[in-house]
Amino acid sequence: MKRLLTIGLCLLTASLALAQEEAPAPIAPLPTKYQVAWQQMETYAFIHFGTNTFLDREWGYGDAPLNSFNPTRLDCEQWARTLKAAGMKGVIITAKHHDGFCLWPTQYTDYSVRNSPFRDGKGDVVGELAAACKKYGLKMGVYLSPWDRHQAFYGTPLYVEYFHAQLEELMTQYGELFEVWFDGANGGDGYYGGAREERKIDHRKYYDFPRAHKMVFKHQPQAIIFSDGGPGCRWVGNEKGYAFPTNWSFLRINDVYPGYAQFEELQSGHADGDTWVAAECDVSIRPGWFYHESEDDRVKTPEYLTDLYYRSVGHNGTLLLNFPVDRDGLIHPNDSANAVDFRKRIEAELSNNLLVKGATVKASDTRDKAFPAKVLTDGNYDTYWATHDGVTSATLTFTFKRQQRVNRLSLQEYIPLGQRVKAFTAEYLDGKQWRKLDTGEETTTIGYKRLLRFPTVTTKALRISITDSRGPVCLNAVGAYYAAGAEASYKADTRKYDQQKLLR
Ligand code: FUL
Repeated sequence: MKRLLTIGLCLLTASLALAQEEAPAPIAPLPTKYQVAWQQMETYAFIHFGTNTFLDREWGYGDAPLNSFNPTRLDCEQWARTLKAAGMKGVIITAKHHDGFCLWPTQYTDYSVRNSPFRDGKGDVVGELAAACKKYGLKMGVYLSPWDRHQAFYGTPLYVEYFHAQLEELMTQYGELFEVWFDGANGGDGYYGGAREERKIDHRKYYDFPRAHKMVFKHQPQAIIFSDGGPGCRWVGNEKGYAFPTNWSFLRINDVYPGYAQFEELQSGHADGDTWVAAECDVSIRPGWFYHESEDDRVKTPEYLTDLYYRSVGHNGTLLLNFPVDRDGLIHPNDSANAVDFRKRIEAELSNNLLVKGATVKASDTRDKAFPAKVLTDGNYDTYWATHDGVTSATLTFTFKRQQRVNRLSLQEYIPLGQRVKAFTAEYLDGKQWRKLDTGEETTTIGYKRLLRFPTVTTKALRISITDSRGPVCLNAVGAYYAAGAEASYKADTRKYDQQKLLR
């Protein structure tokens, strides 16, 4: 009996070892589990709010009188409800913008809500938002501008201590945060306690970011740190809300620093990067980041926002969509209407995956039974199709039970094992002929998610061919959709976005 048990145990251990051997080895650089969870959020909101809102400014000089900040109907629950309805998974607030005014009652400066008319000096906008996020199930993040145009001691070592101390308040007083945002705009002219002059700092060294990062990780290990060069996620190199179709989630980390001006590189990442720093595509729903009444009729349309979704989330990035809260302290109805409509469109276009029930799949190569192509449509993030070691090109053929109209495709790599695919093709069966889908953009990287739009085809089968990869292919999801009525907007969008013209 004992012998049998030993043999049984040995067999079990051997098969477990085998199963482990069978999984493809990860290929560095790899994301942390927090970076994967962050990318899965896909869309989240920015709130720009402060003295600029009341003075019709974009960059406050740092001299705004304290009594200028006076939202009389501020309601963070209205923000949370609106953002939730717009499908946002979290919200990042400008706790302090470049003007230095603090939306929370920090103990380190008088220049805050504490000395404003708002709630008779007893208010705390960051705290109210944290409570609303908790109530409505949104994640929360903070923007703390390193550049401070108000403080007299900006530019001295004392300011660096001040910046770190404020950061510590934010990291410890408002519960769990999903992201911390360090703006790249740094140093220049300002009020600086009345000096009204230009001040320059060393972008790379002045703020002692390594120390700031350590502190963030100590209090908020899950928080993703944004800056031009990460370390958690990177600026996408434009403020228009899109990444390039070719988009690697890697950077040569030592090359990029706050204020890095190689915008094209940031839009595509570094194919040979050594660190996982995925792209975040920030954009405002209006022309400005802060509220201006003159822009009430210039809110981005649902069509425009939908297009941006395909070019941000669909280009292996996240979409950070800004809502300029108005002078009442509310999200303006024009903004909420368009944002909610945008979400409905995305859902209508991408909710019915035609491959789930209506098609069978065949793979040209499958690693073994644990990684079959059929899991590509099982809705489980952690099951994936994989090819054998050494197989870096492979084909997936989806055959429909009956002809289908299709004009959208969605592909996902299993990024916990790295980003691998360098090139692929997407085709449909036209009679007996395979023809390329007219995607209007290069089919290179996939990453966390790649969405493709093309004029409607009516077809019996689709074929995805991975033609080059950094290692065995690991895909965890494929979707095919028919977005009714979206054809016209697709064509218009293609004209609007000539990639070369839109670098900046
Ligand atoms: C920029 C800032 O200068 C803008 O005011 C805004 O906050 C944007 C998100 O980042 O660098």
